[in-house]
Amino acid sequence: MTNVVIFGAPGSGKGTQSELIIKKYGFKHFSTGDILRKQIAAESELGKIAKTFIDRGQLVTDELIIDMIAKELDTVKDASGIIFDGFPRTYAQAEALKKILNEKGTDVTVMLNIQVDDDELIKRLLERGKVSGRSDDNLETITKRIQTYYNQTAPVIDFYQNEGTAVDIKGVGSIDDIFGSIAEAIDSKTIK
Ligand code: B4P
Repeated sequence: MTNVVIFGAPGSGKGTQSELIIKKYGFKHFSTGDILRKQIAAESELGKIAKTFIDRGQLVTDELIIDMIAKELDTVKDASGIIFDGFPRTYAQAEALKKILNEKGTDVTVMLNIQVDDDELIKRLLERGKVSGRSDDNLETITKRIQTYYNQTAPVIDFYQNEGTAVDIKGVGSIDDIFGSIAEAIDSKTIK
């Protein structure tokens, strides 16, 4: 099974590129952001807690996220691959994902580290905010989300560099060109 971690700062294009990966490879998509937004819309207990963090530009606690992902993974039957989009976002989440996958006899195949500078991230998220209706796509929250990324999420890069699975992807340019680099990275780790 191919397990792809799609990684990057908020607005780096993880969701956008995940859709193209699904189209080409048919992998199953786990987006922690999407799952949380569904929980918020459903006004579940998890959704209510998650909203307080998301609206402040903070990460939802590791415990809630790891539990949520473990449950989602238990529902997967015969998938040829999985895309983890927006997860792991902390070092502890990366360790937990490794443990869960190892217990299933598998591991992360490739981590795609999408790199985009802060000015471009802010520009994209403000633009998305005009149509997304997302409560976290405003300048104040975007700025906090980017800070949270550097403080808590960037260390995840070290984790995958040590594992030997991290591949840097230039995330600025046309969506198709970026996808070209992503497909090359996935193929280089899967086609022997
Ligand atoms: P997410 O939903 O994961 O969202 P994101 O990081 O904001 O966006 P993404 O990188 O997917 O960008 P997109 O493709 O849309 O997280 C939301 C919140 O949920 C987090 O802040 C956190 O609070 C919580 N959360 C989620 N996972 C968590 C976890 N594991 N632990 C704890 N908390 C968690 O692209 C953005 C925009 O750019 C789009 O409008 C797109 O059209 C545009 N774009 C994309 N590629 C482009 C390109 N090449 N050129 C120009 N524009 C481009």
